[in-house]
Amino acid sequence: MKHNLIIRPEIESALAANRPVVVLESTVIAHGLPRPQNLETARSLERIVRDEGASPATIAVLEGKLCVGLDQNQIELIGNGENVKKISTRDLAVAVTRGWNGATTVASTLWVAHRVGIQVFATGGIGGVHRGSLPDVSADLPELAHTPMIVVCSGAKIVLDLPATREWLETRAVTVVGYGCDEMPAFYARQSGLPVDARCDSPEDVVKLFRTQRDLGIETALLVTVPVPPAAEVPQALLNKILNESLDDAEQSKINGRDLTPFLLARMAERSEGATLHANIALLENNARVAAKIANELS
Ligand code: PSU
Ligand code: MN
Repeated sequence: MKHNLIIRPEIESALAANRPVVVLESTVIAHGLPRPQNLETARSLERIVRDEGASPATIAVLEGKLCVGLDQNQIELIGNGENVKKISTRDLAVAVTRGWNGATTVASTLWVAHRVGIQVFATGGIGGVHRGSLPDVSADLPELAHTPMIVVCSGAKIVLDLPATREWLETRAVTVVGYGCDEMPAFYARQSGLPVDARCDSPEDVVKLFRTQRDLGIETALLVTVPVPPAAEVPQALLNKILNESLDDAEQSKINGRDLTPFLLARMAERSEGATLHANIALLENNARVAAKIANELS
């Protein structure tokens, strides 16, 4: 993997010295948020991690190299560049071989981050089991099931089948923590009615659990779920309405595969006049802050 990998010197020295590092994915920048909020958010997430005293390592594929930690120009390329692909784990070898530029999903970010020794990851919402009859299960789930990292998120994206996603995590032994909450958040909403396996109210408590997992030799992720800040939450009635409309839009336009998640997120943002976008940015920023505090505690 070495000759296909470029680690930013700041990240390399932080890892060598056991200083805190938080990894960030890039699909949310390239495909999850509209312009110009995508770049603004990419920058603010890095700033938040830094303000907490940790180093942000955004991962992307640039000209076929797996890049861990991006500079400002590289972040801009991911946010504004043409033909930036969505790279899941299955696409990594193709992207490297063909010399592509691409943004990494939760799955491929986990894959790269774990192999360079990063332990803490912040994102918005993980992928999961999609609604509908065709089994469409995000590669994020199996990657979580065999990567021993702390992943901070606001649950699975609301466009998914949340009960089925919760069951999948249980089957594959991914421990779900509620960070300051007793049920799994539902991305734009603070509650889903689905259980967590444990509640943690501090970074110390999360790190204790993570260390115990390592001691026991349990090799799955610790999924730390954090509800969207109350002021940015999207009301349930509005959420149900725009979600159903957006799912209908996707079916009528025959959207599937890797295009489905970005399509649904964009449709919901339009139909809610920006309310879901506001929530998405607020939860991403909050999760980056929580992840940095956890990384500090771990180092
Ligand atoms: N969370 C967000 N916005 C996003 C995603 C997550 O707030 O754009 C991305 C992540 O990169 C995640 C991906 O890995 O969507 C899942 O896509 P799929 O369902 O095609 O696996
Ligand atoms: Mn899929």
